[in-house]
Amino acid sequence: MMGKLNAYVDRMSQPCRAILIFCRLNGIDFEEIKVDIAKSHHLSPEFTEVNPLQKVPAILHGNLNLFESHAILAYLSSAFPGIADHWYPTDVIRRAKINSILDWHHSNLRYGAEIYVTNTVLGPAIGRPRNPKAAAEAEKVLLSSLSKLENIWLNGDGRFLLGSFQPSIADLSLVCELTQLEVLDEMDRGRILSPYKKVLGWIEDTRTATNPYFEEMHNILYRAKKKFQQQRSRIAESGTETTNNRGRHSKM
Ligand SMILES: N[C@@H](CCC(=O)N[C@@H](CS)C(=O)NCC(=O)O)C(=O)O
Repeated sequence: MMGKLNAYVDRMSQPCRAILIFCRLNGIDFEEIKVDIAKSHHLSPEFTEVNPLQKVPAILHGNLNLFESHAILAYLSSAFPGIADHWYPTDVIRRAKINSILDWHHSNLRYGAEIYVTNTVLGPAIGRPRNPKAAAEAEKVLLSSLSKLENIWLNGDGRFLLGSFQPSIADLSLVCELTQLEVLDEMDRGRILSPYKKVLGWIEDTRTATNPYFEEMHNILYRAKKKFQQQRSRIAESGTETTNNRGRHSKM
């Protein structure tokens, strides 16, 4: 018995939402501790004790402090009783395949999506200048990653990655990353995602399989999406762009 589980999270962060959805879906008892990145709470001495890398998510479970969302998802899958096997299969080959996708994700899909969103919408929204060059480079990585998802990992019989019939922690992690694209201009989001029909279907299937928690944890993002849409409309009407300097830049 490891004792109490604390999850240090900011719901605007995609890997944090994956952890929260996983815990809620699997009936894991935990306390959610908000670490507001926009207010630099991740740089506080208290949080640095939990994660010296100063990034969310992180967990504290008894004496164990753990960071990196994939390691956390794998740990939760194994440390808590009664978690359905499909999330992180005990079969060594299936588990290895899931780890392979998770490793790929960091430097491909997440890298492209996160840098693209930061340099188009999220950065400017919190007072950082747009960086079209970084956005263009990230877009290439993102499109190439979407193509690999479509043609390699969503190529099997089932509706989930690796042809599975039920989702794993890899489905959850990758779909939470792609849902961050919701904050983009609708046309831009459509331009990026619409060629990838299997990816679109898989996002929907993962959302359905993890509801109602998927929606609950993404509500904050949908509110941000609405706010950015209104800002874009105001800019289009007035012809001028104003930036919001209230928060510091944060990578989400
Ligand atoms: N590889 C890490 C990524 C963690 C990460 O980049 N977290 C972001 C939020 S999505 C963060 O804490 N950013 C704060 C900063 O970099 O200032 C994971 O999967 O947990």
